[in-house]
Amino acid sequence: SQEHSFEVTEQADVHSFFSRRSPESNKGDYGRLLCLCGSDGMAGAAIMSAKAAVRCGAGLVNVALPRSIYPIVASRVIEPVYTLLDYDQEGNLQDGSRAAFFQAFSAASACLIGCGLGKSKKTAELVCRLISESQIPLIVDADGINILAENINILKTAHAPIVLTPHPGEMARLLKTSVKDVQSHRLEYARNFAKEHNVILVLKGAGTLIAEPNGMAHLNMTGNAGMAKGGSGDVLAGMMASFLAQGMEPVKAAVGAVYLHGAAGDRCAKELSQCAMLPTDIIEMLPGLFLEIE
Ligand code: NPW
Ligand code: AMP
Ligand code: MG
Repeated sequence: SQEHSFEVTEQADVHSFFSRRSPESNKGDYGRLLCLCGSDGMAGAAIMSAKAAVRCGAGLVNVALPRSIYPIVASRVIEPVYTLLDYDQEGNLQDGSRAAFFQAFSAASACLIGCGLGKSKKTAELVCRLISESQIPLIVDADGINILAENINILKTAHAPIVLTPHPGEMARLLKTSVKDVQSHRLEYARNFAKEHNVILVLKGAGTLIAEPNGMAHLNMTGNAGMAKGGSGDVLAGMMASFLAQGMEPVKAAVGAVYLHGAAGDRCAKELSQCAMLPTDIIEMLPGLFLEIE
């Protein structure tokens, strides 16, 4: 029955999620992604997620980040535009930054929240407000998930599609249990969470599971242990957000990004070794995969 079954993602399915870019099209036809990512000490997460997003075809990417890390991030990823966030002594966004952020949010077709974001009290308030008020699909990763774990009831107030991408450690925080317990009930817990909270739940790790609110689940078989390195998840989140921003159905964006991220990781392992491959190398393998799709 559907209760116990899952579908293994096949390459042909994933390829069918993509349509040709019309010769007459312009960047406005490929979505506007807003990323709320990065903080002091975690500029890399903003870099890797934004770089992955532009490599996956989004028309316009806007990265909202603290002014302090803007120079390092923008020097490494030059395609996005940036919304610079200034904070006051109490950690509140200053008025000008708040207005600029919400203007960007209202123009966006999807928003990625959480890669390297940090989880201060004021950041948590902003994230909860976005989850509650959003009219556009959201992907919530990393510190966005850690914030949600402390404010789980906010999901009841959401009306836009939400994709959560926890690794087993983050899933354990969401469920207030241990990583070991999560790992021995992966399908059951992913499926129950998706149903109960009406979200798409992507439980990462070897054999990533994608659970839909309707009980359907997808098992991914691509990827390898060379991806078990800080930053791999930030790359995945940027890819998925890019597909969402381009208007792909949320389940397809999740299933497709997980498959292609793993397939790119497998090419890295073949060319560079599992030991030496980097999360940024995963991004550099994407062109070869999209050549096969186009
Ligand atoms: P253990 O140790 O096995 O008990 P955290 P984080 C577990 C940002 N980053 N299977 C495992 O637990 C992120 O975006 C920034 C089993 C592990 O120790 C976040 O905002 C980077 N267990 C922030 O850092 C690069 C697994 O979870 C623990 C598992 C914190 O995120 C790095 C770690 O989880 C990072 O992406 C698995 N497959 N996977 C940058 N360059 O800016 C994870 N665990 O404590 O949530 O820390 O994932 O590093
Ligand atoms: P994060 O922990 O958020 O950086 O995410 C790690 C990413 O790498 C996820 O997409 C995982 O599914 C993937 N990954 C980590 N370890 C493995 C593994 N042993 N096999 C396959 N994929 C992995
Ligand atoms: Mg992560």
